[in-house]
Amino acid sequence: MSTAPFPSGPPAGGAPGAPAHRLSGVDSIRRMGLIERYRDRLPFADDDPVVSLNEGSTPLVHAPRLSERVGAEVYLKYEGLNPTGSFKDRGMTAAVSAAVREGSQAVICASTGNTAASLAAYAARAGIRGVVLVPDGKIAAGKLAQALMHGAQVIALKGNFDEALRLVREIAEHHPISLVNSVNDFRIEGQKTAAFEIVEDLDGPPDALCIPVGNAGNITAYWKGFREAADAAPDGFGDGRPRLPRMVGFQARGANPLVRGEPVADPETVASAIRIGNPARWEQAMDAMVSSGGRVADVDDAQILDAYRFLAREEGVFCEPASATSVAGLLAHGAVSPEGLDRPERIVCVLTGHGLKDPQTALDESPPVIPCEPTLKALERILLG
Ligand code: AN7
Repeated sequence: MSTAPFPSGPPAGGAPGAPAHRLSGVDSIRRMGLIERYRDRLPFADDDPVVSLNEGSTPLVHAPRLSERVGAEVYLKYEGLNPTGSFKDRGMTAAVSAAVREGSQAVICASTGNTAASLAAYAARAGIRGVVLVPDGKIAAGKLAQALMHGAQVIALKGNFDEALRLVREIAEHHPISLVNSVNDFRIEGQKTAAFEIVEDLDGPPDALCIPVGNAGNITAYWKGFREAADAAPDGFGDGRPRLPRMVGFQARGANPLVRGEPVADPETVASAIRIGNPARWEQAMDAMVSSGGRVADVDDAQILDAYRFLAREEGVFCEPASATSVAGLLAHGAVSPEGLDRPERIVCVLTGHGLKDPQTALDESPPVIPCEPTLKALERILLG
């Protein structure tokens, strides 16, 4: 690192900008919603109604500095670039489209924040009522702003996510309102498309997929997607690569039921999105990790925040704390089980939500801004020391 105040020339290891090029077929795919893109692999017919905000087709970003630290090629599946800033939009386009197809006039969910934001946007798009139950005071500011702004009814439960989920399951059983948490199979269908995209982008699956696990819907969805992609390529993907990735799930230490093997009554973590003590898709998540030769492990809040800052400062990628759990886990535990067979060469970490979702944690974890009088001298004093 240069000590000159204004270093000139390209940074060490920095690549010169690639020349601009015209739109290709791939670029036009990126303007298409995922039901349209993958309809032949989803439970939607050509003339079914589709509620879409052009979700999916998110970038798989190579992470050179993380790769160097880990000793493998690591890519980030940047799901924060979905319309409402999280992977939930993949599940929500499917769940809300199916609800509309069934004639539903209202959708409901329990949420640690991102599902609420996504439900609110897709309900607004569909012109139906949206109701979200969130743990009081425990969801990040950006997510709350989204849910309110899109016109959902936001109910702050004096209880945690697990209690909220129990309540919305009961309500949906007794009233004509569609439950769109990931217990809804359409959510899994929509979210499995992220695995399809990764297989297309890498011309095959990675050796390992690292993913944060909360309610365990997303790991269930990826595993389904990778298995379907493998089934569609019976002769394999060339290079003798394995046909399925190891599924490696990471939890926050204060909300780690899958690691402990029992529910956590009062889950607590800075990663509020995964503050979940009793995941709905527990068995499926364990099946994905065990049968793929992967593993589950946990990381503490300090490790999560370290990875969160590392990604923002060293890779230029801003994700929310829960998302950084996948990278924190990779750095702390690697991507192989303790019995670990071969070393993975190609790893994908899923970054589930955008950093702007949780501005307060970002501000808390950053140095203060620098005050400056409006003079050249004052500015020079700051910049030149
Ligand atoms: C950024 O919004 O459960 O294991 O209610 O927002 O599929 O639950 C969010 C979960 C990871 C965990 N990363 O995914 C909700 C909610 C982010 C998240 C997860 C969530 P699952």
